[in-house]
Amino acid sequence: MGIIKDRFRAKADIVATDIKEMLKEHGDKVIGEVHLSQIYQGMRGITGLVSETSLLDAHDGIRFRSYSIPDLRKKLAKAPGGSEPLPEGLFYLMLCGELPEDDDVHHISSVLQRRSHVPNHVFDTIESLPMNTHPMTQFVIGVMALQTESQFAKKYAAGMNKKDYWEIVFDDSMDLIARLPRIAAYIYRRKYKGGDHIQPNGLLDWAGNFAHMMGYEDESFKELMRLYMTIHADHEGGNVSAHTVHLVGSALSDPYLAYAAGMNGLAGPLHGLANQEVIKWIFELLEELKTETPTKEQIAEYVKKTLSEGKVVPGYGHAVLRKTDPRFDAQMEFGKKHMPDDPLVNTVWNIYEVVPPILESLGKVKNPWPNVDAHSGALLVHYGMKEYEFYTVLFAVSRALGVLASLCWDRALGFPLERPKSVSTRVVKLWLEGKETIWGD
Ligand code: HAX
Repeated sequence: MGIIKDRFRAKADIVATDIKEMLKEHGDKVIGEVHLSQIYQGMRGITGLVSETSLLDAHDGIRFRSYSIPDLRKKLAKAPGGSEPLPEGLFYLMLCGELPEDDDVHHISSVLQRRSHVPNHVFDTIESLPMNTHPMTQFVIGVMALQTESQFAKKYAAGMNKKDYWEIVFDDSMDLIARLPRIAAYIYRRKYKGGDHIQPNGLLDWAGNFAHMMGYEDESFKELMRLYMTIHADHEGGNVSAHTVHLVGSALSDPYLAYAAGMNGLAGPLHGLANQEVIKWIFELLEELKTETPTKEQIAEYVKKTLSEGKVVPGYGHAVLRKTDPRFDAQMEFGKKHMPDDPLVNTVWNIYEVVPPILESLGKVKNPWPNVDAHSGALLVHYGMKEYEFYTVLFAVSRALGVLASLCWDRALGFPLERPKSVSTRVVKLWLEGKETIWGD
C-alpha cells in the first residue's frame, strides 16, 4: 500500500496548504444564509460540511471527483472478461482524486486480499447472537468486535503526534475494508445457509471474492456485485451514514468505531434499510394480488393503499435529488442487459412508471422519482438472493469505501472536532421578539 499511501499524502499536503491559504484570505466570506425553517427540517440545504470524495447535484446526480456513474463504468479497470468497474478503482479515485491506472487497481485488490484476515473472536462474537438478530445488527457487532485490531486506538493510547493521525487512520481503513466482506459473508452463510462457510479465493477481486464467499459463483452475479459496490460507495458528505462517520471520527474515535456508528444510521428505513423495505413491499404486493405480474392499474391501487395507511412508498424520494437517481438508471441498464424478461425486474420498471405521478399529485413530495434502493433488490432476487433482510449489509460493505476514504481526508486535512450550535424553541421565540441574548434579557 506504500505507493498509494505516498500518493495520497502528496495530494493531501497540496490540498491542506491550499485550504490554509484560502481560509487566511477568504475565511470571512459568507456562503449562504440559514432560514428558521431549515433548523427544524433536518438542516436541508444548509451547506455545513466539506467532503472531498464526491458531490451530489439535485439534477445531475452523484459525481465522484467529477466523474459520473456512466464515466466510471467506461473508464475504471474491469475484472478479466468483465464489463463493470472494479470498486477498488473508485476507492483509488476518491482517495487520490484522479483515475487510477489498471495496475493501481490490481495493486489495491491484492493488498485487500493480503489484509483480509479476521480473527476468530469476531466470528465467536457473531455466533453468540441469537439467529434472529437482524443481519445489520450482527454486522455492526462484528465490526465492533474487530475494533480490537485498531492500530489507531493502540497508537493513540500509547501517545501519538497529531501529524501522524492520518497515516494510522489510512492503515486502519484499508484493514477494515479488506475484512468487511468476510464478516458480511460469514453472517449471510450463518443465517441463511446453515453455517456452511466458504473460504476466500485469493485470486479474485474484492467484490468478486465477496460474491464467492456468499456462495454465488455465477459470473454475472459477480459483475452485479462489482457494480453494486461501486454505485453504493458514496453520496457526498451529508447523508446519515457518511455524516455520522465524519462526526464520530472528528472525536478521534478510530475508524472501526466511526464506521460502525455510521452503519447504525444506514440501518434506518429512511436510509439504507430502504433496500429491504422495497422488496418486502413488492413481495407483499404480489402476495396480496396473488400474481407475479401485476398490472399498472393494480400497482397504482396498491401505492394508494400504502399512502392511505400513512406509510411512505419505499425507494422513492430523496432529500437532495430531484430526478431519477443515476444509480437507479445504472441498475436498470444492468437489468436490461442481463435479465430483460425477469418478471420481478419488470415489475420494478412498471412501478417506476406508476409511482412518480401519484407522489407528485400529493403536492408535498419534493422528489417523486426513484432512488438507488428502488431497484437493487429485484436484481439480487434474480440470482436467488431472496433474503432481503441481508440487503443493507451489502450496502454497508460498499459504503465503507466512500466513508473511509473521506475519513482519511478528514484526518489528513486536520479537521477539528465537529460541534455545531443548537438552540431551544424558547430561544427561537426570544429571537422573534427581538431579544438579543439567549436568556431574554
Ligand atoms: N412516499 C410517501 N411520502 C413521501 C415519500 C415517499 N416515498 N417521500 C417523501 N414523502 C413525504 C414525506 O414523508 C413528507 O411528508 P410529511 O410532510 O407528511 O412529513 C413530505 O413528502 C415531504 O418530504 P420531502 O421533503 O420530499 O422528503 P425528505 O427530504 O423529508 O425525505 C426521504 C427524503 C428519502 C426520507 C423520503 O423521500 C422517504 O421517506 N422516501 C422513502 C424511503 C426511502 O426510499 N429512503 C431511501 C432514500 C435514499 C437513501 O438514503 N438510500 O440509502
